[in-house]
Amino acid sequence: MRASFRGEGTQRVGEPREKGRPHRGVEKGERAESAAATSRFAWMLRFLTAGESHGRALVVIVEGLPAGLLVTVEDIQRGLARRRLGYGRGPRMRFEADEVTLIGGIRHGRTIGSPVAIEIANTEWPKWESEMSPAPGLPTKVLTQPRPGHADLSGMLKYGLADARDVLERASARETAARVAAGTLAKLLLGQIGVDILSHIVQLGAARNEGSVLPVLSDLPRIDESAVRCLDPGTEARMVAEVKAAAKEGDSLGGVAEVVAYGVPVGLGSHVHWDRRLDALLAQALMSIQAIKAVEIGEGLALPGLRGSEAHDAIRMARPADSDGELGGGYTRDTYRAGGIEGGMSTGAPIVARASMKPLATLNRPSLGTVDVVTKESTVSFKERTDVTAVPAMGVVAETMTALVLASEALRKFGGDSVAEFARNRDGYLASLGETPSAASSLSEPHD
Ligand code: EPS
Repeated sequence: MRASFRGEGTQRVGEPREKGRPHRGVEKGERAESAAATSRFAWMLRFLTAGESHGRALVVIVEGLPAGLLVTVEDIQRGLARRRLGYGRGPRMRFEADEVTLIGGIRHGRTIGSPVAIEIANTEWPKWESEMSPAPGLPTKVLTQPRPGHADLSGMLKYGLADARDVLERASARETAARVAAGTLAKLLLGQIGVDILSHIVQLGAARNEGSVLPVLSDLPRIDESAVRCLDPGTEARMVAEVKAAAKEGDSLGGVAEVVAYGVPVGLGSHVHWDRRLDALLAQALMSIQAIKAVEIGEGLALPGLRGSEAHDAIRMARPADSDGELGGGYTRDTYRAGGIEGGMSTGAPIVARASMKPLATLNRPSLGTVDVVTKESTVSFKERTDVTAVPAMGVVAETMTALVLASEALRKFGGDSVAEFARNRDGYLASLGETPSAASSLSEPHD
């Protein structure tokens, strides 16, 4: 029989049915739907946020968490408090309380397998209630001078909106509070299989930490105590000076956060499809953070300038004295140029990614040229309260997005409807690779 591609599996009206073949009329819509279902990559841990920066609250729904994960309001509040840190934040961070309410999915302090819903109330809602009311009505002030570099103009044109506030309220990085709440759950889950994630700031404005030593988990309290979440005191002082100078001029600053994930076992992600590659998933997740313009995995920016003979991490057998933060099936590396990912899969080495944030588009002293969308006259943008920099907070958000990707991929690899099943499957996988039981148990937090 001749091979047929176009229209294969369908049957023309009036054509005789092939003998022995079950009759199955395939409707156009059904075909399209099944094609989409097979080609669409699905996150195993899904989350969706809603809410505007000055609305009543932010909400997040997290779907796919196994039952039995211990979670308290305080866990989420601690995550949110870390995101409010950082020298250079605006006045809002001093009074914003991030009041958390657990709406669903958690009972008596543990997940029950159903979607987890979290609400984070906005402290200033009473002040904004009339401007942001969902009831029919009109705003008192319409913003018509879009900020260059922000979502304002493209969003107004795309959605047919006359007021930039309709765009900026959702484009605002306030939304990252909801992500951090979701990421706290992902981190707690990863903790059950010995994965720990930290971040630190390696550049703020022109001040750059040239050191190449990766911080370890025990450095995290010191990083969080630093005004700019930077481990090196000399660089920290230069970063603070940069923020002071920019603040004085009503200007803003960008920078770079580095995220490190320890204890990730070999084999998360896959080489078999473009949308299953772990580095691609991380790049998308980090790039989705407001104002991020570049993502680097490992030494991705330096590698093009090296020869192949110098650019890769040589493989050797692990020795008992090697770090137990690596889970590479008995193999290890002495360098980390690949950032712990080869062929779209984790290698068992620490995962290292960097996110570069542009200077915030909102300036305390607006000076960039724009056009008033009503008068079409040249002007400068409207004035909106803002931060000098949000880079230190962005590091915490980058940890969050990394945690959500790794938790989703760990759930894909190990599955499990309960945390105990998830952790057991991970331990079984490591045992099958010949990982020493001590590495598995010393990294695992106690779990039910
Ligand atoms: C933001 C502007 C500032 C930031 C805000 C993000 O808010 P406001 O305009 O209310 O002063 O503080 O960040 C947060 C509220 C937050 O929680 O991170 C912006 O325009 O993106």
